Amino acid sequence: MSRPTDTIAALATPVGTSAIAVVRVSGPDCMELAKAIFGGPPLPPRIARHSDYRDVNGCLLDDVLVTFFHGPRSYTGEDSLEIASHGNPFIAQSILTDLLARGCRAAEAGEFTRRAFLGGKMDLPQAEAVMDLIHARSERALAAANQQLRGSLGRHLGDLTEGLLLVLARVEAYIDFPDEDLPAEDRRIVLDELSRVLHGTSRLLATHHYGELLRDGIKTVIIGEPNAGKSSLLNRLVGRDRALVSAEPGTTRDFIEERIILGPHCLRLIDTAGLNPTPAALERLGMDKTLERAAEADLFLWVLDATRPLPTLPNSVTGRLTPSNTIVLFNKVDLLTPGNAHAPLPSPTLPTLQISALTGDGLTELTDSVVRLADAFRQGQGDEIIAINSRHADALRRARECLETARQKVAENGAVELLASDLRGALDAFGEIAGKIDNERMLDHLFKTFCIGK
Ligand SMILES: Nc1nc2c(ncn2[C@@H]2O[C@H](COP(=O)(O)OP(=O)(O)O)[C@@H](O)[C@H]2O)c(=O)[nH]1
Ligand SMILES: [Mg+2]
Repeated sequence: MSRPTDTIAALATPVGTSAIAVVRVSGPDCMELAKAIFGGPPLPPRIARHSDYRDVNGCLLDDVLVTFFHGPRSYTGEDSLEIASHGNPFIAQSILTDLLARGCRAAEAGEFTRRAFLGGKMDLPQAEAVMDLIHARSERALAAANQQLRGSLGRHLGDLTEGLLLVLARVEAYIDFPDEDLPAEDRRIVLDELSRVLHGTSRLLATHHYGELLRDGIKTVIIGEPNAGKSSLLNRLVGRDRALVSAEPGTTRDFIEERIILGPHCLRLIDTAGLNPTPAALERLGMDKTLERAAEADLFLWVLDATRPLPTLPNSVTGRLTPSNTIVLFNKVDLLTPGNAHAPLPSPTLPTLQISALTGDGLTELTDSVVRLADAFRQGQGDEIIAINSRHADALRRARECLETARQKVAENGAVELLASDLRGALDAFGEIAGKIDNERMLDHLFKTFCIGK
């Protein structure tokens, strides 16, 4: 991976009117550019200087704050400039146009971070974490991105890789003696270490679900019979009248989805058509959609009308409800009179709350319960939050397959050459996650999803 020879420039802040706009420049020409544009003595690194920005024709564009970063002590690892101008899009654009006229190239999406990765400033999971950090929708997502940015995933992978290298070294020592088996002592050590690496791989893989919840939001489906108050609850949680509420049953026929922030979590809240045991034709269509949503839900809010007898839900739904993914909500408690209690719980193990979507009673408790359930999706990782993405999961699954085959071969005392090739397969998969393996296409694909200027 050779060092780029060109200098790139891009607007690093959103286009539009703002207090300031920042143009970012990175590459070998930065020092020369600074001298040509701002004159005077060389800019001291990492100290912002107030200066006039004059274009190639000597025309004053703005007074700016410019900071020079001397590589490798910069984001990209190269010499860089950050030019903060007044936040008028015309000013930022004219600065950018001038930089291009002076020989810079317009940066592609994610190119600064790609250079940071290629320059060894970060591994690939850290580069991905930059993206996660920018797009985090909740406090928990931010926390996970921050830890990944600090190299948590890379450290775990490093540990697993090291274990595998030890195994490989032990195995390869016997490759030149094809007729000999691995001695019993070596086999035991190899098996132990393989089991440890396999266990670590599975533990990382188990964080994929939590990673999806953090990146997409927790799919939370509101279910219940018609008229129980599902749409009223959605409106309450969203904080505005998003869904139609009506005294007439069966008003919600399509599902409505809204992202909301609940405590430290982001929820994809989905209101559905009521589950009626004897639906009319159009209602049936709505119910089918409800069942589809329910099949892929992470969390259920089951709304019951506290003043009515308990309804029955289809088995396909009840079969999915567990104490760790469901909260039963007895709604309309404002209508309950003393001595007129709601019917007993359908399933005594499911956590239950009494609420009123009308008055807002019980909603604080509801938030607390949702946060508790959502936090429990992050399983046994101690203080460290690991939440891998689909790219990591895909590679880890391949690693796990190779490791399982390898373990089988050791157990069966198979040929060492074949064993070594499985071990290398797993090592490659780990290396792919960390970005240690040259793969232009994967990098193109990954950085394409970044924003320009990042
Ligand atoms: N008194 C009272 N009425 C409610 C409450 N929640 C909903 N309703 C009423 O119940 C009816 C059905 O509500 P809606 O949200 O459309 O129910 P959905 O069919 O489950 O979506 C409407 O007339 C609401 O105003 C509540 O907590 N208390
Ligand atoms: Mg409704």
